[in-house]
Amino acid sequence: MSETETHAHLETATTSLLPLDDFGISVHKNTLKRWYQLMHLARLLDQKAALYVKQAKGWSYHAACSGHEGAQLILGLSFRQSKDFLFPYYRDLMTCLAAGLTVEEIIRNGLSKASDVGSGGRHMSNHFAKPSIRIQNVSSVTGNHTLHAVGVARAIKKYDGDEIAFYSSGDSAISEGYVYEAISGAAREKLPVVFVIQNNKYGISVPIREQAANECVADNFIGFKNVKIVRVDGTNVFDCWRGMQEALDYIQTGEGPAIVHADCVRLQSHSNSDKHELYRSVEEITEAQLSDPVKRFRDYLLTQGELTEKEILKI
Ligand SMILES: Cc1ncc(C[n+]2csc(CCOP(=O)(O)OP(=O)(O)O)c2C)c(N)n1
Ligand SMILES: [Mg+2]
Repeated sequence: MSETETHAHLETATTSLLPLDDFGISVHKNTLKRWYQLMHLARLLDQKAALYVKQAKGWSYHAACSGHEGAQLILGLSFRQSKDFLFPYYRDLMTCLAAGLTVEEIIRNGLSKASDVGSGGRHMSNHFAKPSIRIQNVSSVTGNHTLHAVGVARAIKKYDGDEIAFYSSGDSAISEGYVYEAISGAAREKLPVVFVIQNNKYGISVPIREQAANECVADNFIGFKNVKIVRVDGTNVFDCWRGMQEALDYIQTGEGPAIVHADCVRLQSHSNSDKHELYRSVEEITEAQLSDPVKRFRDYLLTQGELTEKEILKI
């Protein structure tokens, strides 16, 4: 890809983007660079996947991670390869890239190749897994893997381990009955599991206000004892990092599970099967773009002098 093509997504005037607050969190320049590299790479892969769909070459199912990268980057990096257990969902491309899937492995999954490390090409594409490092295969039944994550967390506790089970899903998945059963059980048994909820305010075309009792769906669990609830801006890597540290600190006490509720924006349609322009106004989509996590982070790096335009272009 040419430099112009690879940076096509960065063209929007950065002046209108919402500024990124770093909350005074100091992160080494090399780490910031690594974070940006991963986010940029995930965005390129997301765009590439959409292209494969258009060309009818592969990616039979594609749910874009664009708009979720803050939450997903930090979730992926918090997972310790071959130690913890990660239960991602179909929108978690960025999570899985940061957690240890390579670009080639992601593409082999998208193209349903026999060499796909998750399922040998038999699973629906965009359902990433790498059992060799404990990124688990999950089904498309939304929220169902809360049960699997809690089951693993139960085993971790039984065998006195210090591993952590990470669950990830969207907001509407949380409406499922088994999610409540799982979180209730984890709370009662004080299990080492972090539930990451990426709230993009939609379940396909259904807005969250028509779906859940609370738009901040984690608030549905306020009465559950032993559960730590942390709310973060899922489009701000710094806030996600802060929130995840808080959740992990709590898990370490052994007092119970944590929920990290990340407010995200969905920059694309739900998947390749719908057109969000049919149920979202132009104004709403335009407003969401101002929170673009990748562009906001890039803008931050430039304005803070952490990276120069030249260094960014090199990436
Ligand atoms: C149990 C179940 N019901 C319905 C579906 C169909 N479905 C697939 S994705 C989806 C929306 C999920 O929305 P959310 O949990 O908010 O995640 P998002 O895609 O917005 O990230 C639905 C209803 C499903 N896969 N499983
Ligand atoms: Mg959603």
